[in-house]
Amino acid sequence: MAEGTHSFPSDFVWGTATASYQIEGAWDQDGKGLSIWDVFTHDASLMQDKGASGDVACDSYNKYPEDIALMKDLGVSSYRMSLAWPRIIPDPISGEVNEKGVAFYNRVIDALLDAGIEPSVTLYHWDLPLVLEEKVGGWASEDIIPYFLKYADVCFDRFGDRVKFWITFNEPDIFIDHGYVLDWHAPGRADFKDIGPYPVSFNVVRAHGKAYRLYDEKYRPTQKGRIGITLNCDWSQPKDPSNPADVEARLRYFQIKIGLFTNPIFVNGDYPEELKERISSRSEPGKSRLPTFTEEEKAYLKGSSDFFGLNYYTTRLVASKPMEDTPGYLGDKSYEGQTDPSWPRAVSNWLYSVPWGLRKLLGTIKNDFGDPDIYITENGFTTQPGVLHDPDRIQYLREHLTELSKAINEDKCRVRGYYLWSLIDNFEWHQGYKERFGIYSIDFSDPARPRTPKDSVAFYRQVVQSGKV
Ligand code: GBH
Repeated sequence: MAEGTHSFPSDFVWGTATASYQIEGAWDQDGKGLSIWDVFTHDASLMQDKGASGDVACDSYNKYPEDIALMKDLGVSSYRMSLAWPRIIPDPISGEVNEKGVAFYNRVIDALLDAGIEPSVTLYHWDLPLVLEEKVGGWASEDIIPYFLKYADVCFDRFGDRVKFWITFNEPDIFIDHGYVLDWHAPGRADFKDIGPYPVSFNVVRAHGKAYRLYDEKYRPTQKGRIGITLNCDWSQPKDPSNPADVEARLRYFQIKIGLFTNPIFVNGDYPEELKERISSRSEPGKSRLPTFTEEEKAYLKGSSDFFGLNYYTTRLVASKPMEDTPGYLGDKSYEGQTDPSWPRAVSNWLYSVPWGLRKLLGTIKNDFGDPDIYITENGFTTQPGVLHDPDRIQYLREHLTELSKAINEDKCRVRGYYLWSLIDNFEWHQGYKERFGIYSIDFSDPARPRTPKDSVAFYRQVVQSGKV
């Protein structure tokens, strides 16, 4: 296929994405409090890349003007960033605002706007104040909700005159799974291994819904912005579409992965019926492991996102794996996610390139969730540290953007923007610095953290500036 034949709307938002803990560094500077990731990395027992941390990361706390200059040069119109809660409210129990933390984000936001770049701001990209984990019980306790609302209120109040695009949570599906069901991510508890993620997601989705209503009622009339949620979702393809067991397994996969959020928020304020029945029938009588929403909760949850934020990386072939006799979460799932040997692979062992999966997923979001405005809030590919020639990343991006263009132009999916993950190499959670997502390379052994363009920079610049792929 010839280049430059797949087009995007002229008002399409092109951006790049990062997150506070992954890039900022300055972990104990200017009054910042500790986050669960500070202790998770310093302890190192559960880290795959031992000794790696976000203590310095890309040093974007100090080098943000350079990052903004890179984006200006790319020509992107928006930057997806996140705020570090412990920088803004170091001790949420006392509730005091750290003015130096607020001043830092004011500098970043003002510099972005000066460069003609709109900030898209995520409130929670996983760096929970440690105090809330230790004294309140983290997201496993509903007592955390008022603290999140207080934080959201401070952010809307201090930054909302200039920030017009808010994301409450980044990938609650992932931080709950990796941090509470498994011990891969902070807080590394895994105490929901048998019960399943349900009680935790119940707290997070209600925190989201209440933050949405707070913005909607108190701030939107004057600030006139938009607010929503970002979910991570692999496309799930039945392994054998002619086998009804695989088709059902695929639906279970989709509902367990993101239905705990999409159904309350985009459908009817409640969990999917199939899931309610399945989990209650596999729980002790009268005590479903899946909590129940009150009518009041359903009412504030329904419609509580102005757009669908989608992080798409990869696809799985879902096969039924009957495990009905296994108690708890594992038996709820009774599926297996598989891959195809023909799919190109990244450095990350979970990341296979399946561009058609993106188009299928977008079609499903359009049909199942009321044809929402969609923003691809992350999409990207890993290469080895130090690699500057990255044809495999370019191919991944080109093919995914081609499918995205078809989803917009042919399938009429209302995709309004695309944020490439990531602008710069950064701290990839438990994998540390072993896998690199940036289109700019960073040498983490150099205290100056120099940024060097990979070949994909020229590719993305051309896409952004021509609006074609
Ligand atoms: C997103 O997670 C995050 O929002 C972002 O912060 C992150 O940097 C980016 O994508 C890339 O991962 O290696 O088998 O232990 C996407 C979801 C989270 C799914 C990490 C895979 C690791 C699985 N991914 N997870 S494994």
